[in-house]
Amino acid sequence: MSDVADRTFEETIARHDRIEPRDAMPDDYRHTLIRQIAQHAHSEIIGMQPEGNWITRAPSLRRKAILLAKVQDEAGHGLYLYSAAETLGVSREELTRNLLTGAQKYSSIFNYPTLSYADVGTIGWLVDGAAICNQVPLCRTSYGPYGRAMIRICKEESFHQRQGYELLATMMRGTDEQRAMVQESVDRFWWPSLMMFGPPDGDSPHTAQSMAWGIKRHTNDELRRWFVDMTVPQAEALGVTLPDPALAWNAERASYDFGEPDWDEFWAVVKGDGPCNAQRLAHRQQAYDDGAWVREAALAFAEKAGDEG
Ligand code: FAQ
Repeated sequence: MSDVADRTFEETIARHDRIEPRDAMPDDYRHTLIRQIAQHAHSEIIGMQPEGNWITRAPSLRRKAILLAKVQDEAGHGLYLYSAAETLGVSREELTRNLLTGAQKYSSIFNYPTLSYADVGTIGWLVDGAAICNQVPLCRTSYGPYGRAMIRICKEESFHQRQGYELLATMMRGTDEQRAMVQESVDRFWWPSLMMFGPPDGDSPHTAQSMAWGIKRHTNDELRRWFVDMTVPQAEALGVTLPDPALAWNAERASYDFGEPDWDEFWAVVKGDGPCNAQRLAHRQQAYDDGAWVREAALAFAEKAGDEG
């Protein structure tokens, strides 16, 4: 980059203005964005699987319609995000290959199984709740196409979170067995939800630079704390117990104290050793292989349309 382009980039970042696809940008900024947006897109696409697992077994037509709509929204989010990544000069084909070979990651949370229908509610409440805390500030990220994609995504995530909470609230008004199902599900998903925000700030190699570039607007620990503060009163309203004996209101900080997630488990899941990593990727590979004829037909059609034009 020339000195002038470099200065223009730095000034745009300092003004909290947007960098757009045709603007000059440092290679490392571009690579960091591709890494984060690709991981985010892959998370949406892989994230369809845990809940998709329950579509055929939804307990009523209403629950089925809600779940179908939610899982379809996740596919849409993946597509907006892949499009945003493509504006940085990577192809969709390359991104898909990077997911399937494990060269790029997706969120650790989607490597946990969904064992009961209560998990559909818990994912909406906790996982989408965590996604909202993380993603609302990303509407102000410094890269234009990413920030604009996040605005619509956040509106839809908010519906996802509400449907999860409503499902759990309905079960909590039901039988003892239903209440026990909700509690068991929350016990399994609480700690993995806290891990979604990434490692503690002291162990996060990318946070400082991503904050300096305005890609991230808050650190992992800040967002995790906001999530806990937002969620504890909701747990009380639901009547579920969060499985953390260290959870306590800290009047001095006007915020909750809470325990430490098991970071060894987090890194094991990130590195591929979670309960469902192999299953999630095998399923995605199968879907990719099954879709080959659609890609070939679309290409042949586009070539034919080109010849005729
Ligand atoms: N899982 O230095 P940092 C959703 C990796 S929401 C796996 O802190 P960074 C909605 C990280 O990539 C979920 N890997 O990294 C939905 C890096 O590895 P690398 C998706 C993780 O980027 C709901 C290394 O650890 N949301 O999908 C995780 O500054 C329900 C060091 O970490 C987003 O992606 C993790 N949890 O901060 C869908 C939000 N955490 O690349 C379906 C956008 C960290 O050097 C159903 N992303 N790592 O090999 C972000 O905000 C950031 O990328 C963080 C990580 C905060 C995730």
